[in-house]
Amino acid sequence: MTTKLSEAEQLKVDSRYLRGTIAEGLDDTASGAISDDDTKLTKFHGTYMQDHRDLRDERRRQKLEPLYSFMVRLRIPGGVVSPQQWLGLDAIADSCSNSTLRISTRQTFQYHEVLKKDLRSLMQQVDALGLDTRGACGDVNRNVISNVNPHQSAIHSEIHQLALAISGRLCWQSSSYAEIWLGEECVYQPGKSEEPFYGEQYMPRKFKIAIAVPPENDSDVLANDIGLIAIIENEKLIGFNVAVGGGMGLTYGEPATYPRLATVAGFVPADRIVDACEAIAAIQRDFGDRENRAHARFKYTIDDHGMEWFGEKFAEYHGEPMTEAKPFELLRNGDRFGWTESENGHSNLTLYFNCGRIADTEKAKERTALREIAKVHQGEFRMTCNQNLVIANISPEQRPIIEKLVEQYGLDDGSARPALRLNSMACVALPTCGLAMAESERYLPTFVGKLEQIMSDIGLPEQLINIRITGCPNGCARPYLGEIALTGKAIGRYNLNLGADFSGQRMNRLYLENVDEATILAALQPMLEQFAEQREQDEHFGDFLIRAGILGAERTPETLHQPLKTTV
Ligand code: SRM
Ligand code: SF4
Repeated sequence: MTTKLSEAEQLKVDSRYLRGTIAEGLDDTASGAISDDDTKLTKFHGTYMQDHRDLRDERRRQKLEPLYSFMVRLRIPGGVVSPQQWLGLDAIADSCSNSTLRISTRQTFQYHEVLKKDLRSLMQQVDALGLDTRGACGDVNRNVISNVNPHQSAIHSEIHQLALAISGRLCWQSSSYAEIWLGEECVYQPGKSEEPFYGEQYMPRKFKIAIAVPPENDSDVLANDIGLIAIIENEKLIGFNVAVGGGMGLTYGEPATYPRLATVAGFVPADRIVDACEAIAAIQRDFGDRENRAHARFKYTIDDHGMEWFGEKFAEYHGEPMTEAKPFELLRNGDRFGWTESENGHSNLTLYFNCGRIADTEKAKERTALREIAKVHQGEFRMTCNQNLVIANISPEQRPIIEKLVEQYGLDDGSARPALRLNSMACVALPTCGLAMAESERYLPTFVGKLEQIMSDIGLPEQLINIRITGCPNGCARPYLGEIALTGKAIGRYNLNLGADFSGQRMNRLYLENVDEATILAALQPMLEQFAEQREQDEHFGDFLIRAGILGAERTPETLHQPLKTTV
């Protein structure tokens, strides 16, 4: 008996390895849009069709089609680019996009507002830089992220090579990419497989891998389908504890959907970790739910079958079981700002950017500054998983030159980035994200500014608090790992989530549901005052909320959708 495939699965099968009619749609100049099916397929190629939501009503009034444009996301495993690549990527922001570079929460760049007519040119320029957008979105393995770890240069370089190797192993292969974007001849032959790993159905859903190097957890390693925690002994990388089944997304009011932290399954030596990732991805490829996309992430496969089942399947797919996990300690999931020294005598400068949006504005010429730095820099640039940037591997001779440029353009200006802002993150949301229910990136400076005032009034202006905002419950800024987190409900209204730890190992709890800014601040003010009076040395706000009994235990499937309070 043959079972009927779901619409999403059938689309993949019928797409002839992701070709669909994308090329024809791009050639059609009558509309700025492409078809719905091609929109789904272009995701695998790293691009989404969007429309400018601020302009929707006006365009409707004028009887015009929505202002369609495309978001393009790059695949940059480990987030490392050379100065030459930086200059090329910067130029694309003007020639094809909205003149901004946006660092994402997965350590790569996004371009926004790219018109259909410019898409091929953009992809070709990216290709000329030795980069691509393959699998940056879609039902495949996404950008492999890793700790930026600038101070341990040798370990970082090894970890970066592994991020590249894992990404390369799980990158989709079809020639459709070269044909559609780079003008190569069509080589499709019915019946001939172009995807040795994925086959014609690819993954049931997106799949994500992250690497952390303890004590840093800047990659929020447990929020991923596979989280690799590096184990270093005698300054050598010996392997990884492997955690499985992490993910952040949920749908409001649907108790069957939930964020989940990955569970540590065991240890795999470094020389077998790429194979292990492939084996785990293959388990999800073969057992993930292909009927219900809301239940198709690996976290549900793991919960449906259990960890014991996973261990057995892993041994079968990998050829040997994992050994017992090794002890590790994760201390923080934010970035470490300012200058750090590497073991090789070179320096690194980690800079804060508001939600990763790098732009030239009246207040700051960030893009110009980084362009000038890229012209003289001989090391590399590393995007962090918290939307910030490291100018890495600066030689002692180069350091004064870079320092001068940083100062000239005010890039490291402390007053522009008070303490609270440093550990804040917001997803893109409006105006480009089609799923946004509320503002996020555009709202973060206002919200954090108000909290900064409270922190200053209570005498804690230097306190770091992990703050996350998203425009909907999908979790793109990993909000369930925020000590304070807002998830959008409607314009101007958010769920307030509180009490994650400072290291990405405990999720927060839903405290208030569907409330406005005034209510949120009214709820936070007394808690922050109490924190100022009663906190223990080095205690973080999230931990304090739990110790002081202000919050109950961590969110569980039972408590997940119920707010702790209904009024302030
Ligand atoms: Fe995300 C969908 C932006 C990281 C969970 N995400 C989207 C889309 C593409 C909206 C859409 O489907 O139409 C957003 C595009 C907005 C725009 O205009 O640019 C979007 N996600 C982002 C980025 C750019 C947020 C940011 O501000 O940096 C991040 C890009 C990462 C990258 O470079 O690959 C981004 N998204 C994440 C993360 C965080 C992470 O991976 O560490 C998550 C939570 C982790 C996870 O996957 O579980 C995340 N995004 C989602 C989901 C919910 C998935 C789920 O399992 O329920 C969606 C919606 C979906 O897939 O249906 C989504
Ligand atoms: Fe869009 Fe929601 Fe992701 Fe924010 S969290 S970018 S609003 S999908």
